[in-house]
Amino acid sequence: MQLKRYEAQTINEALKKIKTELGKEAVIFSSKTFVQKNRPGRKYVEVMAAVDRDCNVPGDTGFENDPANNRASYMPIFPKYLKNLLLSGFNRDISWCLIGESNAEFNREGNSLSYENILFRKIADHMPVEGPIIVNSKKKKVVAMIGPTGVGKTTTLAKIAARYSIMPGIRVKILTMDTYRIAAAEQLRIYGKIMGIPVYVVTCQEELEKELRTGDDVNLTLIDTAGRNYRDNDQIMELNRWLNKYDEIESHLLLSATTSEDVLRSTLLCFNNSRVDRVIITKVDESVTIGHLYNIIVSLKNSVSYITTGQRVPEDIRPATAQILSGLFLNGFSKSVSANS
Ligand SMILES: Nc1nc2c(ncn2[C@@H]2O[C@H](COP(=O)(O)OP(=O)(O)OP(=O)(O)O)[C@@H](O)[C@H]2O)c(=O)[nH]1
Ligand SMILES: [Mg+2]
Repeated sequence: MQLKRYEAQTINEALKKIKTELGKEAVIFSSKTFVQKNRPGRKYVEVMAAVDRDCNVPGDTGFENDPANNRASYMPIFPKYLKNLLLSGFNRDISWCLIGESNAEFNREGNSLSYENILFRKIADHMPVEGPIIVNSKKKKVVAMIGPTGVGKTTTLAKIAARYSIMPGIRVKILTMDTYRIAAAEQLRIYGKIMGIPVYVVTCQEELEKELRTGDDVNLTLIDTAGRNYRDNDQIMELNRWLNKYDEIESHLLLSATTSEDVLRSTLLCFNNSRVDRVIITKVDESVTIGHLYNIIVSLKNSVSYITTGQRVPEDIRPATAQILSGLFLNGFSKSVSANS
């Protein structure tokens, strides 16, 4: 599916351009009239048109070319859904691909599924999810929470610690490397005391090494780190150094759903200089629309492990599944996750 924006003085002029470039099969998706900024009184029209050609999403190879290759497959049979996707923050290319693929399947002979059901599955199909941290009693698992400031690293770590600490045969310990803020270690000590989990502050590489190599019977070590400013290269490099030194550490990058798509992309670019193994999406309860996250997630190399849905420890966290995420993207937080709480 190829979607293009055209500008012209009149709608007829725009249609002529579209016909020449995209051909007679082009579908008009929307048209709007604007007043020219530098020439008050003069108007121009903007027309969005699409044609069923290539369905590649930038940065993503997961979307198929439209298999049905007939007119019904690209006609926006259900403009309501297309509009909803766009209003939820899904970008135009991705929205059109999802609608194109859903239309094709909906029109396929013998289909008995509702359109919504098909769209739900299409959204889920493209999502890399891996689910919760796997801990077993035989091997030591070490997980670090990394990410920008204030995204919920410490709170999420406490939620995960609480969940695993009550599992039979699993022993948990917490290390904090956040020595920038005095209150940070104290915040974790309080959680640790309530949950009966030991908390250690590590101030240097030697102390980290000692804690990782000690012969205790802990199965899950959770490491809290200080928030990194994604624009501060030194901070990112420092994180990089110790993450690369310890292969056994599985790093989970936390991204807040309340962050704009541009900032999320920059954050990912910077943190990908470090080793990122999984992604946790936080604060979905605070975000009005989350389609912008989908645009990011479908192009990720890393899969999503958890989503967090509020401030309560340990309640407000869910292991990520394609179904939960798809429901979230399609129906928003209040109708999906919170309804199933
Ligand atoms: N609404 C909502 N708030 C959250 C969620 N997770 C964390 N918070 C809140 O976000 C704020 C920051 O959380 P922290 O866990 O301290 O974040 P952090 O990433 O450790 O912050 P720094 O260590 O300063 O970088 C706190 O007020 C948390 O209660 C969530 O899923 N939803
Ligand atoms: Mg913190």
